[in-house]
Amino acid sequence: MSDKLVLVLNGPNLNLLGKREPGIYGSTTLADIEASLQGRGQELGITVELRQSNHEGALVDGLHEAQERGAAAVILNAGAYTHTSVALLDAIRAITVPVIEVHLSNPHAREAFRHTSWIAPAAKGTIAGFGADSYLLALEASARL
Ligand code: CA2
Repeated sequence: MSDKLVLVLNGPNLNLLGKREPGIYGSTTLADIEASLQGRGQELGITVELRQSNHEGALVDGLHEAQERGAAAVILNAGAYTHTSVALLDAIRAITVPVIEVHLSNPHAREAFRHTSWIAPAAKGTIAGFGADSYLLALEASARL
């Protein structure tokens, strides 16, 4: 039997992870996160593909692609689009693939404008505040779906 597929979609500025503002977002890079997800994915029988885009529409395309490819789950860190994007909310609602919202930081412990997630109502669940481990916890959750 072939592996399950999990797409990991990352939004704006997350390409800078580990390279800027380590005090807030840590020193782990997105490439480090990808490697650890793929390692754990092998143990779980999950193929992990990670993408990053600074463009909202590319994230919408990624959600559609997950549906077309029959992905088992999407792990989505929409970055600042979390707090603004009706397009991502609509895209999550338009697919049947479960979407797990992740955040490195705990947005509820930060500025008030980060306390609202436009995508949370459509997500299967949210994991936030565990740094790079938020992604690994989301992969464990997707293995159990
Ligand atoms: O905590 C998270 O994962 C966030 O999704 C990160 C977003 C922020 O807008 C959300 O409220 C919470 C920001 C990502 C910016 O990433 C950077 C990484 C390194 C240096 C600068 C920005």
